Amino acid sequence: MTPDSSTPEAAPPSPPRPRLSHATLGAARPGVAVPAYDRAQTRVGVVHFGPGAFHRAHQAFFFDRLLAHDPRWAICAVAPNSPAVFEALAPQDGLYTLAELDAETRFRVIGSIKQILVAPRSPQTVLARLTAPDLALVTLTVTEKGYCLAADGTLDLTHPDIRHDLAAPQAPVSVIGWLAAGLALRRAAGLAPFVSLSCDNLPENGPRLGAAVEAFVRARDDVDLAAWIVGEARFPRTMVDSITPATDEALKARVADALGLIDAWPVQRERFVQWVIEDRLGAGAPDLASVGATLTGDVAGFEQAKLRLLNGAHSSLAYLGLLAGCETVAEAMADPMIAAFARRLMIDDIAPSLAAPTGMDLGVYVEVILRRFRNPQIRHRLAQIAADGSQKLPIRLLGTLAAALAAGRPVQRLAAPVAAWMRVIAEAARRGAPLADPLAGVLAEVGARCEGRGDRDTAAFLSLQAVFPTELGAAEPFRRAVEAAYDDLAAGGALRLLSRLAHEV
Ligand code: CS2
Repeated sequence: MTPDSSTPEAAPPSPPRPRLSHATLGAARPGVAVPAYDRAQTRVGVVHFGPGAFHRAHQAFFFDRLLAHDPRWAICAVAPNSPAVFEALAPQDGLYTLAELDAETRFRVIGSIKQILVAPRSPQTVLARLTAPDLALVTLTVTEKGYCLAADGTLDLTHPDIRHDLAAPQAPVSVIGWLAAGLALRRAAGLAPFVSLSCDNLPENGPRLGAAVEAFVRARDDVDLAAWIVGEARFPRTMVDSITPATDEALKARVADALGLIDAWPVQRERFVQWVIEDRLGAGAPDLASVGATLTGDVAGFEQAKLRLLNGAHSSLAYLGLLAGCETVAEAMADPMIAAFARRLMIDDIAPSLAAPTGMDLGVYVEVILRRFRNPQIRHRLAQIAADGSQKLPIRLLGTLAAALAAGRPVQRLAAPVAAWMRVIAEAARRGAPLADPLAGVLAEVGARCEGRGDRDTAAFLSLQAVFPTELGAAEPFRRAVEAAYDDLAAGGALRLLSRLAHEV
């Protein structure tokens, strides 16, 4: 019997795809960029703490480009706690795919991660890496909470990880402890210190990191090491920027199709990528300018503009957008009321608190950011940005609020995302949903006591000194603005609040 030509025969099951690795890389489909250098010839010159998606989409990409003409700069990636990245990438010899999302998506296999360590499993190997004579640079992406800082930006000596490391400095658990241990061993061995480069969204990230390491060493009464660190070690500032949505199953499927190989943990980001580094890496440092990084004396200006405008608007979209029932940044930006609010917040309320670095036009910068937020190729979930709000709000919005109050400017719009953060917590508490935040316990308690009344509920949040500096928490215009925004949100949701604010001057 001949098969009925109108019913297609079931396609034979395709053989399982092989896994991406050194051995299979040659089988990657054409059109996918692969390392343009011999990985076997590369040497580790960088240790990186925190090989999450952002590092792999950002710094590892710059080093991948650099390795094409300088083999000294492969990365040893150290996961401070979780073995997840090791488990995904060790079977792939450290290889993974980066998808650059734009009108046309580009795929690129990154080869710069030569070794992956899980710190608690291999502490001696981590220390050996930190004390290798060839090691020039230690980079970090450990998120805001990874620095163990108190609300005033100095090292929190009462933080459990810091207490642990002060008692057991040879087996640290915090990155501050690791840097201190590595620097101590280098000094003892007569080696120059490595350069420590914080690549997190933290204002004054370099000086804060340097001060935290110094404070740690002083708390151990090691006066000589502290003096050596102050005199010799460098902690340059950086500004990092590229929107990096978390990896999802859809990305894994796209990558498998493009590559013809299975990649257990690809990463994705927008095509736009920026790395501004304070120009004091010193002699013998990698030539990152040759692969697109900007080296400048004025990182602080770039950093503040980026944290306050991009990240401040991002967090505002996250809390207001979630309350309006949106799931992604692009969805929130498709709502004309939310989009108009974000633009006005940036132009009328945030930009006046900034001194633009030479060559930056803040008006143009705002429009470019808004265009990036609208990028329909990117599904950046608001919940991802909303996480760790207790750490992000002070950095992204509260500094701008304090500056606006000091200058006598209105704070109604700036207070709106703060009130929205409180509402998101209150609603999570009502549903019994978990909060992703290092202060989750305290926040859930405050959230559970919320009654939907602006006066009582906001006062409880504003008294959290780990989030709100005392002076700001007590400032009447700020308190009133948060309370009014909260009442609007409780009574009529985000759209009621935003329509009221649309009529404010
Ligand atoms: C975002 C940032 O998740 C977040 O909180 O605001 O990760 C943002 O996408 C990057 O800083 C962009 O460079």
